[in-house]
Amino acid sequence: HRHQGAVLWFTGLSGSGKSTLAGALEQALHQSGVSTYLLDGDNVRHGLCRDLGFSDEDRRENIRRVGEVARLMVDAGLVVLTAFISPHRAERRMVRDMLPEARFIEVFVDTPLSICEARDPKGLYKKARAGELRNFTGIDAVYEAPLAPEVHLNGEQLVTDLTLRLLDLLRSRVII
Ligand code: GGZ
Repeated sequence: HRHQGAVLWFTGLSGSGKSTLAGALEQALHQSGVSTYLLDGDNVRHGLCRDLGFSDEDRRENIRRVGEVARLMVDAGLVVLTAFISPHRAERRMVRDMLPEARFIEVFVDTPLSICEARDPKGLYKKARAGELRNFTGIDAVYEAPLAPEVHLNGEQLVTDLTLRLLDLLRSRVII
């Protein structure tokens, strides 16, 4: 299957559904024979970025490294899916500027904080509210919502519907 390298850069709060959606999209792409790679906290913060925490500087360095790796993978022709909170506009801009314009697609998974907090799959919001976890995005650390993302998704919609919408977008941009 012929396809062009590109990055789908998912951004949103913890619990917004970034990883779930990126995972569902990756499965759908595989079924069409598209070569992909999913970068997220699970495979990056335990290895490449294991020395980094959640201060502003460390988040920036986390995003910078992920951006560089994504750039190499795009060079290799992969469709790269990244699922990081990436809370600051400046660092998302930095990554965007690393790639050719048509190869960077910012996907805002827009789920209200109240919903993310109610989901709280790892109990981290509860800890943050209790003051046991500092610098938690949305509680005592900032999330700067994208102003002009290529895609703005309502994170409360069904993953299957959101996945179809992203597949349509990739087709219309002739990436797949
Ligand atoms: C935000 C934190 C924090 C703090 C640990 N703030 O729901 P999760 O658990 O699986 O996703 C969150 C993940 C965020 O890592 P990222 O690499 O995506 O962040 S960033 O882009 O800002 O560098 C959460 C967990 O790590 N986590 N402490 N203080 N999320």
